[in-house]
Amino acid sequence: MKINESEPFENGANPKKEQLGKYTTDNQGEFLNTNQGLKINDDQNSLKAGDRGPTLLEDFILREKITHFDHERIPERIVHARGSGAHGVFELFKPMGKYTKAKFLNDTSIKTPVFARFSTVQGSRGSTDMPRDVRGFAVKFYTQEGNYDLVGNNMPVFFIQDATKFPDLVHAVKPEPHNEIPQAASAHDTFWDFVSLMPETMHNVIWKMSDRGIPRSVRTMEGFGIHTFRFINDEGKSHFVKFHWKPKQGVLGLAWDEAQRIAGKDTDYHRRDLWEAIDEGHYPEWELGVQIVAQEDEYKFPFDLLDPTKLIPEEMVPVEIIGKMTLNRNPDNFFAETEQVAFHPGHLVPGIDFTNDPLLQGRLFSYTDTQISRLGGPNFHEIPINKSIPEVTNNQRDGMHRMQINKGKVSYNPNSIGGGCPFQAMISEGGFSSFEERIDASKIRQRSKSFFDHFSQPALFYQSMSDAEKRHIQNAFSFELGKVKIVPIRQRVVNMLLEVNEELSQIVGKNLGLTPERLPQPITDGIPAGADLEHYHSFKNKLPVNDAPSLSMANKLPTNIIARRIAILTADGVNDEAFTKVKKELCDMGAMVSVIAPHHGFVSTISGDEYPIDESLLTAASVVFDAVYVAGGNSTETLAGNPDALHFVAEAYKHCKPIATAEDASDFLNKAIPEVKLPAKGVTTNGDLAELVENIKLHRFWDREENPKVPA
Ligand code: HDE
Repeated sequence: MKINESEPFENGANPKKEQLGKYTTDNQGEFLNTNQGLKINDDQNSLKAGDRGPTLLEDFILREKITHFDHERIPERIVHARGSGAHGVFELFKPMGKYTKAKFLNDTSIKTPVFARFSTVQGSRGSTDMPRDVRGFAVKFYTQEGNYDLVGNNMPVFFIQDATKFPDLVHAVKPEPHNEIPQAASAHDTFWDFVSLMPETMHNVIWKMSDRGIPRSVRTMEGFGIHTFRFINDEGKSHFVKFHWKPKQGVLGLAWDEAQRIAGKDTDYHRRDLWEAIDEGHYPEWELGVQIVAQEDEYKFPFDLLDPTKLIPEEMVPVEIIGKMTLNRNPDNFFAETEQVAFHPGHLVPGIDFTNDPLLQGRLFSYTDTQISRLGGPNFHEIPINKSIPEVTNNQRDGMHRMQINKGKVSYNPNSIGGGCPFQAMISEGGFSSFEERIDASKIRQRSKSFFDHFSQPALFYQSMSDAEKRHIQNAFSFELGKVKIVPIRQRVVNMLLEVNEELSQIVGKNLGLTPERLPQPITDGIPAGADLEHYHSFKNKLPVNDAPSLSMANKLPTNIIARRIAILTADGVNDEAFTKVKKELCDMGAMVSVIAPHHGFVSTISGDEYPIDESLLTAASVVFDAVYVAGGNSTETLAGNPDALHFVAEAYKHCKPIATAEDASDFLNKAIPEVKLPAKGVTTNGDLAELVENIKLHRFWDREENPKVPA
């Protein structure tokens, strides 16, 4: 080993930050030079034959500059192209030696550096942050034993069960190939055609149609490893494990209408939110939880642990919190870090291993393969963001963009010339060895019958939702299917929903002008020929829980208002307390407060003081805020005469957000939302900040949707 395994992690050191530091440059105080280090004297003009003559081929400075520019783009990720990342640390709460020998899960004194990337799945690199979509939640742990990647999503189940269907799924959901429409949206024929023929997609689809598909922020998303993995302890004993990330910020979603509007007002909404929260020191945190199942209990569930379209309800196996990730540093360079980071579920450390989940098995091939074309060859592990903390000392050589200079003539094993180096490590020395699983089977192309129950868990999910969440799911299906042009596709999905929940199917059917039809036998499309349908039915409705509160976001609200965005509407003549009290106290609680006025520059208060304005009503939009406060004083009249200010508050009301006014500004609401009888839930007009804060913690007052009075 070239490095002492524990040293770089001691005394609060961050070995990854130090390693990246070696590659980080700063042009401050430096001369401009070429890629060969030659100082440049004139960067404004190319070399020409005379002041009006042609440019000379000889101009190597121009050629170098343009050549590099021509090649600045690399292929975007085939899925998860749009994303944002951040650095942080993982701290362990308790040693997990009983289950795993992974060092970073055993020593609570170690702070493991991490890099996390959050992404949408469907859209291109430049698409909006706001589609209804699954979100990627990928974390690279730079452990002392090498990189461990937990490459998960914000939903605990996946669309398909077998890797061979992944290209089909992605072809179906991506923009349609003939006209490349729609961008970053699943509301189109090909996606729902695929869904309607593949009942196994239903569980993930219902999650996607829920508020999980439109997160308020990446900071307010849960993360899931999805597959069942294995923990392996020092004795070589295996336990099954599912990974969970639980945000300390609460689990929050948006209103669908709001998400669509944000896509226009601030297409970088999630990216900006993460960046600014970290920049302002509101470091987002997630606890890492595990569900552990003893090897002997593998068959005790009414579903197959290897099936990635199933979750283990927390009500059956509780989530044990074992550590915490804090994201505390924005990248220095988006391309170098966030774009070039290469995740892979096969980046493992001793103590963690795979199961035979057929989706996971396929992923193990795909990720390295895709990096080779995306990052230009087999040496992408040498890109600084991808480098492990232990130095790479193996016999792999050469290839595109090789950085490492390997000395000596030995690049093979076994060798005597190099003294046998580099050595294989024994298990006791930290050498990785795969879990020994006995397999005695026929080679078959078939789906296990234990994978055939596609509807019990979506049914459980729907049943476990709050009324508002159910309504959002009904609306989301109705919206997405409403965009589908081919009616038989709509009909097939509505029929499928009947297998999940009668009410859901009837409501969606009604919205689409269709009557759900129960098929003579349950839909079997997607079930391989020869399937035992009796067995398939026998699984139905056998879950020992029929209500799983852990699935509902309504039970996962935050306990504070840290990094929540609050708009204070002001105009000249505003009461000083808007700044001296309201803004100050909300900021002290960690909220991100923006002062908005009809114009940019400064706003003058009643007492004649001046305060800077963050945004004007021309640039700001209520959709990017969690709550709005209308300040009092002489400003109220100006605001009440300003249509943008009135719309701002009416829209916030429509999207069910907390609204508050200063005591003397309550009249403003009579103009902004005249249809609403005050006092209303979530609307405070007594200037009581404590009440506003409690309302912000509640996030939304969804009841308003039932009786939508405000057109906005
Ligand atoms: Fe991925 N997936 N995936 N995936 N995935 C990629 O790898 C793939 C799956 C996930 O921020 C690609 O580097 C196959 C499940 C995330 O860089 C690619 C299958 C889960 C990210 C790939 C799956 C994920 C990716 C594209 C089915 C949740 C973004 C670029 C067998 C557990 C990582 C890349 C980042 C990215 C393949 C299914 C999560 C093509 C073949 C299930 C978060 O290799």
